[in-house]
Amino acid sequence: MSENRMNRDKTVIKWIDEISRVIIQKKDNQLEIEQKTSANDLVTNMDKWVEKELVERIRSAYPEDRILGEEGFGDAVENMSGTVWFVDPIDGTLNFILQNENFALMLAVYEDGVPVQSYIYDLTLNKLYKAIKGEGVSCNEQLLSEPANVSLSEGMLATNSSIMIEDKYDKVRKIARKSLGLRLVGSAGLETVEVAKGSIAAYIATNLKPWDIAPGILFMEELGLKATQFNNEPLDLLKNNNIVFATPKAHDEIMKLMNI
Ligand code: 2AM
Ligand code: CA
Ligand code: CA
Ligand code: CA
Repeated sequence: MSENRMNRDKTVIKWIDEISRVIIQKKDNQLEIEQKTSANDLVTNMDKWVEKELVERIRSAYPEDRILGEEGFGDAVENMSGTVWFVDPIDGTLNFILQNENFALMLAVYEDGVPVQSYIYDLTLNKLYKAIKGEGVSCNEQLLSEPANVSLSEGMLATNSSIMIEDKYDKVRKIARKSLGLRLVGSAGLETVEVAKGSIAAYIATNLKPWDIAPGILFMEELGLKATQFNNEPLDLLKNNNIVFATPKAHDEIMKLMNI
């Protein structure tokens, strides 16, 4: 790793450690909940505080860089030139509010459109998943091995709930029937981690935002896994995407079922 990236890695890990302690400490008695676009699209004061804190720290340490964050404290990023950070302060906000588990803090760093460092931190299990370009994926600094290239019929499928609720994704139900079982965690980041660990063969989700998918792309790349849109095009970090993260075999089968 270049010295630049190594220092940035140490810095990010320190930030994640300090900020996540505050989230856990303050969560129980200081949570304020607001609706965004609908009753199940929520944001808390903690989501906002975490993003604000990260944005301030990035701006002060790396003033040239630009930041795209879910809660709007970052910049209006319209292209991927230079260094761009993606921040999802709490991924799985509904789980955070209702379950007290299954949520993550996520960060990803891109250099001229190339993913170089990604972090998905599972706060309640205290597991930091990290991908570094050219150096693989680790969990609490222990390297993960490439998952077996299983087909859909040998593994499980994860999806987001809109696919199951909305009528227009018949094809996804067909794909689900081929798999050994279906799982819905409710955190795109933690579902990405499941694919990276090989515990599910594929994650299919609609209408994910840039910060939901930005860390996952490097996780997939470093582990010989696939990350594309439903139509097999590369993911576009400047818009919403319908995404497939999967083993090469499961991805191939999904593309065939999706695009007939
Ligand atoms: P969030 O919790 O950071 O908003 C839930 O299936 C997953 O989809 C979560 O990772 C959630 O991220 C993401 N998601 C993206 N857009 C969403 C929306 N409008 N409402 C709820 N979840 C959304
Ligand atoms: Ca949200
Ligand atoms: Ca998210
Ligand atoms: Ca979020």
